[in-house]
Amino acid sequence: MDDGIARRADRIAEAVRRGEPAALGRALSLVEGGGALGNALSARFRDSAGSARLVGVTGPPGSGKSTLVDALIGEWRSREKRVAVLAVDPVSPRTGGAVLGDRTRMGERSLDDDVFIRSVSARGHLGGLCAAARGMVAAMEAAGWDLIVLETVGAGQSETEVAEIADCTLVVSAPGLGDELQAIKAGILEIGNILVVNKCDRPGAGETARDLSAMLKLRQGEAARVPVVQVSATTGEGIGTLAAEIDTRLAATRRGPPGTVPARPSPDFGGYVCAGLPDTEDPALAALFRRAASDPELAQRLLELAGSQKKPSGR
Ligand SMILES: Nc1nc2c(ncn2[C@@H]2O[C@H](COP(=O)(O)OP(=O)(O)OP(=O)(O)O)[C@@H](O)[C@H]2O)c(=O)[nH]1
Ligand SMILES: [Mg+2]
Repeated sequence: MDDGIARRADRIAEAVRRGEPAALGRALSLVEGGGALGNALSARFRDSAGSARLVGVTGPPGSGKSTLVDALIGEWRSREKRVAVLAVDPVSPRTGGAVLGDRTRMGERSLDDDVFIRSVSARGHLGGLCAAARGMVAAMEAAGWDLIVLETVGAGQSETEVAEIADCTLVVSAPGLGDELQAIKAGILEIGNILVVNKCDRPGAGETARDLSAMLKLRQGEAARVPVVQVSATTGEGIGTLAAEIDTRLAATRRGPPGTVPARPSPDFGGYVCAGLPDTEDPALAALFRRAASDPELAQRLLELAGSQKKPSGR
């Protein structure tokens, strides 16, 4: 690697570790961009991966994920917890303000030093969204954020990636979703550690919750014990209960005494294999790369292949 790049990456990584807010913002842009400096930075943050507790929030568009995250931040802040949010926006490269924006009180939140909010556009990261998001989470961890929320739209692929790295995944639904609810039941459900029925201030929430619970009853083992929690992100109803369920789940997934690295899938494979693979626009390759995130053997093969394809770089 270019000496200049290595030195710059070292300097930025140190500033991030010292907790300089501007340094984290810059590092996140670089990691997201994925250029030489961004990749060098990602490599420096790898050691920090797994130090935070990661809460994934996924579900169909409009189910109220951002409003819910905002309500959870309120709950956590009342308990003096600091929290960082990474919102993955699959549609448009909107700003963090707009993603979490006027509909919520996120604008106010960003004035709080103990809350950090950032959004990332999924566009152009077909195969590499996991690389960008995971790298960005690791940067946040390096900066000392120890509770991180990752919001993604459950639109087919990113939600599975979220579940792979999150310690606790919330699948958010709402009454009146129709086909979307069927999709949740068919697939996304598999990854939820807690099923949240949001908008319980509206008619039909109880029915949606019963529907989901009935389906869970048919399942075996741990899946049968997945809690279904009704909340209203706008009125705050049920948010305390949900926060308690999240705590329970996080406590159950913690391996070893408090303070040790949690039971997140190994960063070597579950996590960072994607970082070693190139971004691709090819859907077939992208699907293969995603599979590699949960298949160490495939990951190893792909990395070897990628390595053997690289031209010797005159360092
Ligand atoms: N009545 C009611 N409306 C809600 C509730 N939570 C969210 N909403 C509304 O639902 C709409 C969508 O909320 P968002 O939080 O933006 O939903 P989202 O899932 O983040 O949407 P995307 O990021 O676009 O996928 C907004 O108009 C919210 O005000 C709730 O608990 N009750
Ligand atoms: Mg949202």
